[in-house]
Amino acid sequence: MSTSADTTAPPLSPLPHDTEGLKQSIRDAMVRFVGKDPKQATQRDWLDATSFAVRERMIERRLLTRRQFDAEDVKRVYYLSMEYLIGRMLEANLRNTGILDETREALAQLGQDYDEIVAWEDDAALGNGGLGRLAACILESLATQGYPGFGYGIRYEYGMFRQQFEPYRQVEHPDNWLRYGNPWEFPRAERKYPIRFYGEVVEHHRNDGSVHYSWEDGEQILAMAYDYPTAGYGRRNVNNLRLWGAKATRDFDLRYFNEGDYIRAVADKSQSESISMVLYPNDATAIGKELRLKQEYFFVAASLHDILDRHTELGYTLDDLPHQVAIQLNDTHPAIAVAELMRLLMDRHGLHWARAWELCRQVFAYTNHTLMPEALETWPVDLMTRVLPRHMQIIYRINHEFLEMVRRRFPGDEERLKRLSLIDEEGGRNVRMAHLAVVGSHQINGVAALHTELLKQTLFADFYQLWPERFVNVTNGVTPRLWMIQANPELTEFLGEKIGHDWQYDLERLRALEPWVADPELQQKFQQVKRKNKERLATLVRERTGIRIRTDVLFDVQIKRIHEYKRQLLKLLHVIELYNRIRDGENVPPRVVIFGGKAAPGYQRAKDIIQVINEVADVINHDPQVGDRLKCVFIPNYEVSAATVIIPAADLSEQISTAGFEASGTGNMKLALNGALTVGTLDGANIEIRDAVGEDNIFIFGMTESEVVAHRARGEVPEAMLAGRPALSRTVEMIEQGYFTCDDNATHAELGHYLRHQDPFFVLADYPAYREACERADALYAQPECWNTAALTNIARMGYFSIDRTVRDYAEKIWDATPEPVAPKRNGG
Ligand code: GL7
Repeated sequence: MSTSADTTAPPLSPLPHDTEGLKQSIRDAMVRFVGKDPKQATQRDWLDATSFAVRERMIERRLLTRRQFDAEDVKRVYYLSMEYLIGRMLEANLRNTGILDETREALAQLGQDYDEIVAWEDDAALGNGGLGRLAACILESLATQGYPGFGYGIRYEYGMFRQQFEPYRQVEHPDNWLRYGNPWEFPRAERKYPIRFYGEVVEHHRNDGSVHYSWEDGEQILAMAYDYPTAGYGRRNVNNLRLWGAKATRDFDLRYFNEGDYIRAVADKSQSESISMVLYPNDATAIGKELRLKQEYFFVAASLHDILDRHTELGYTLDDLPHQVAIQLNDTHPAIAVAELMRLLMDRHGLHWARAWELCRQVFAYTNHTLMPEALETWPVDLMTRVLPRHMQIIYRINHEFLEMVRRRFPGDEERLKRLSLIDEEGGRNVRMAHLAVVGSHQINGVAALHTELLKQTLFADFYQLWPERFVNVTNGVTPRLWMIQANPELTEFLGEKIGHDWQYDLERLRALEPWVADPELQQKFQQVKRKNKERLATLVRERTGIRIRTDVLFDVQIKRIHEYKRQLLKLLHVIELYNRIRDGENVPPRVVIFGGKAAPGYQRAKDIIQVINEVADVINHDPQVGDRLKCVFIPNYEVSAATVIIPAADLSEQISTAGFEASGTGNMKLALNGALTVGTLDGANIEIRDAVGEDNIFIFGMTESEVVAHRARGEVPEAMLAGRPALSRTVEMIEQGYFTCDDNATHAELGHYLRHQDPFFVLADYPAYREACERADALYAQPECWNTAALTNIARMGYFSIDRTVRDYAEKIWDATPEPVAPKRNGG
């Protein structure tokens, strides 16, 4: 298509990006949008007014980006994800739009403190953990690199719960993040799609003998679009994240209100809008609830409808789909998209099965994020038949055709058919969503090298045998814009002085730091930066917990969801052993141990682990014999905004999962990028981090993935590990006997029993190696020159773990998409 002259003309007269212009916009927004006299405005009002001033500038670029994409025949990438863990938006948008310093100054001139104002913003916590944060990083990178890439998800009214300790146990509080409205979203009342549930499939026989199906009756609700512009860093590109909110239809109104039961009608209406009400707070476990299936279908159906509408509005035909559209399924959560696109192509657009299937397969690709069986979604056939009857039919047909093909290739291999089937016939009949995603995709990727290998060898071994060419690895990455430039401004400045700023766009350029890693002057500066960051964290710790920590000692950090396989218990055993050694009069090196992370509300073991860590911490922190040689802090409500304070202050990064269980990890990357040394197992991306930073600059310990498998096969009792290990035995006994609790012996006894007799993730088996790795870390920390050299080497060699590399890998290996940078306008803006 040709570029018409009109596309370069700005839709608005460009807004100024200087301090004076911003000051004017903020003051105007205070009156016009917030509706307040600046003299009476609160800090929250200033937050809103500032946000409005920024969004005006973003939306201008959004419209230009869109015009250019529409005119230039670009291939669009759509990222379908149930989760986006975005965090606060104001600072990110200011930074990426390039007006952060000017806005800070503008606020100062208006008598406002920028840092205090931004702290009023609630995190957009529309995700659980790594998977959701990865989605947010990918969107930021798509915009930064100029790819036409768009996110689709759900506008949950309640995001990830807020965690409090009362006083030791986790208590969940609702996260009503939209309570005061949200200046970043553009509600699109005209972009509404009806979404059907339940009802029945009607068969229509045509004169030519063909059969056509329609899905009728049941219940309909509307999906309404809310747009969040997503700005690229150092570019004019602004992409879009479209989140769907549920609204009752008018139909609904008539049906009930006319019956005269007004109160019930209103209640039912809000019931139907509950689909987008709340994020399920489960990390790596499937829930199997009807509402969750409805959430998944709701956002998938709305997104596909929207994608096809845009495609046809732009004048393309369905045959053009593979050239113009790539859809990435972020885990199995949106896998129903495979059946939905088939339905749309056949029932709505009249395509034949074979053609529709060909198109589907060319459009979809699927990212797997976990091997853990409990996280693999399956839906009871009965439930699927009731909620999505037409999709169940389509899934049966996909399965039939697929198994016929398998039969031809492997005649008589009934076991293989059972393993590959989209329907699991054991223990009730269930639809395996991962299988649907695999057969419906042209590419399937894991998120780290080991993870992808394990996918091929275990979970998807039979599929790999059928289609080896479909399996690719795309190792995760993190955005340096949030996790370095924003989180660690001092280190950013330090790097700028030494090696310039190119690394902000091309993280591999951090290598330029390598010749200086042993330079004493540089090391001294690095240490000053760390110390400042530790002080910032110490303030946060004091504010949130009342605990005072010193900043001249090793900060040992484990921040992630609480899960048995992530082994917070391994760290806890080490903490208790250190405590004992201090009380025994040993001179152990001082440290501050910091935990952060939430447990799924229904995950009792994880909640017990939190409680026990808190109780142990309380004893240690109040023991005069310990003083400030050891402090243990569990920071409540770990979230993106807290992570930006914790990560830059860390010295040691705990990445100690049982090998074979952590698909990738991304916290490991953020911490190493900020100059923390990793103590970790050979799991997930830790392996690639070791390869990048070098064995001398990381503390690797413990069983490898294959050793874990062999160890499990031997079936040893965990207790056997305690023989000949008096210090470890004493630690386990102290937990068992309730040494650290005043009123809950049962929980401690149970946790001790669990370690001694169950220990499914081999905490005890890996403990000796872990303790030894921690001692190696202590020894290195005692030699600041060596430690700083290793830390700076980590920074210099983390370039590979940029999300920009990840996104380019997706673009090249999977999407066949190219960047389309938006050209600067002649008159600025
Ligand atoms: C996860 C993995 O557990 C984690 O290792 C990975 O880094 C992340 C992003 O790929 O995806 N898989 C998963 O189900 N959750 C994750 O965080 C919740």
